[in-house]
Amino acid sequence: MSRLVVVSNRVAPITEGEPAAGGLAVGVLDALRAEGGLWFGWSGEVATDAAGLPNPGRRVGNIDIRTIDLSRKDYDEFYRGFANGTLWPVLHYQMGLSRFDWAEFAGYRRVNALFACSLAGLLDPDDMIWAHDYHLLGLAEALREAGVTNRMGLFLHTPFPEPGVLMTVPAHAALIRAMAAFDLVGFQTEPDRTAFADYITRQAGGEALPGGHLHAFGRGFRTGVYPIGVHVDEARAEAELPANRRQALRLRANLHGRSLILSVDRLDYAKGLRQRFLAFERFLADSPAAHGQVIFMQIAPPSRSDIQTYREIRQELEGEAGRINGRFADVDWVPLRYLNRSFPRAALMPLYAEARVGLVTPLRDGMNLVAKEYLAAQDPEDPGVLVLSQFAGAARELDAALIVNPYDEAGIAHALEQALAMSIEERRGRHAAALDVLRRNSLDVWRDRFVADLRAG
Ligand code: GDG
Repeated sequence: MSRLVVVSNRVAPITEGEPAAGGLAVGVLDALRAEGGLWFGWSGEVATDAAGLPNPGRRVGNIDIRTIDLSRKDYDEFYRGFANGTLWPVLHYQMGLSRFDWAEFAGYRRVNALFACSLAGLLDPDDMIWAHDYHLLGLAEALREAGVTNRMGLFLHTPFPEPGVLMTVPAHAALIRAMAAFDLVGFQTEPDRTAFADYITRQAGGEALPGGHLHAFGRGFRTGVYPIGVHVDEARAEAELPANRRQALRLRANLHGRSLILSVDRLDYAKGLRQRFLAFERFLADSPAAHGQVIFMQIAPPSRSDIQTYREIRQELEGEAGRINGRFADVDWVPLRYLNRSFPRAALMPLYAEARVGLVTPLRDGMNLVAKEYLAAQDPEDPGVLVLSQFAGAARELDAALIVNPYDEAGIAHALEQALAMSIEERRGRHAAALDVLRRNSLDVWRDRFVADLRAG
């Protein structure tokens, strides 16, 4: 059988026997562990010399790991510039936060070519290449220019915007042409896939054929929908494991029977944190009976903090949290706990299980694994309620959640009231329905379907 070669911007730090953080890392590692393979990507190091040359290889179990360093210029133009300064905001419909510079786009292409050249020398003829995410939209095109003819697939973890939104990126035509060099392009939801197909047929003169096949730029390739999932039973087992529950028990003791509303997000403007804080403020203003009875805890590990927009949102949130607490806190109660730090993954699951409400309100999100982890970690006998943004990919599957518009403060405030007052029968019913969906679309199913489709050609 052909060897699986995974390419992602960053290779997750993996140690044998330890759980990996995040869905991409967990899903990819499972796939690689199942049959062995190679994981290739950026080391995370910015090198002053010898950037782009593969570092010495490492082997963990049956997985070979190869990384390259980037130069400062690569990092600035590719990572901070086009990938995270231009593409990420537009993919999340935040065009006003996107900036564009042709030099940065050239840097993006240069780094995709650098990945391709370094990887080409490590490939066997029948290796199957699985690239991940918006950093590597140009990888297949660059590999083909380097003479590589292997099968190549891309999975996009983010949303894919409608053509009119994508076209705010001046380099949109070159980007789409590059994506069409893959053999399989996978999306989180059908609307994402349809938006891509719309661009191909309406802007690129291409043709849509049955079964997700597209024809454009003189070649045929396939698209598909692969909603990423979680390991349902493992999340619950981790939530119950005494060794993981130290922080959760401290939290419980400190809640003194108050209800906990919990949010967990990378500190990113696409996650809708400011709007959520304002919605919680609205809830407090509308529900005086909840004063002293409810605590909202926002865990927000810092992310991409060397990018200006990310520094700004951090400042803004600190201001809002202080203002809201100043307005409502009492001598024995502080309504909003804002934790600008990360937790070990194992400690997160028991924290989810403590929360009466999981509040997940991104402005846009490819999927949102926190929503799924929150549900999976609940006690089925006494589960909490998920309040979920209609603009998260997860909302396509989780209609058992309370679905809200993340821009509607009053709507979110109302959903919080509803969630906190929900009967145990209704909570159990909604949770059981959601769990059925999570099991059907688990992380294993995501990975197996993508790999099988890529292999099938
Ligand atoms: C991208 C797409 C898509 C969070 N805080 C901590 C921590 N986490 C873990 C969560 C979860 C993961 O990080 C976050 O995943 P999300 O899906 O919520 O969001 P993104 O990071 O934006 O992921 C997204 C995903 O890719 C997969 O395709 O769903 O739409 O944007 O697993 O548990 N992990 C640790 N400490 C923390 O403090 N260890």
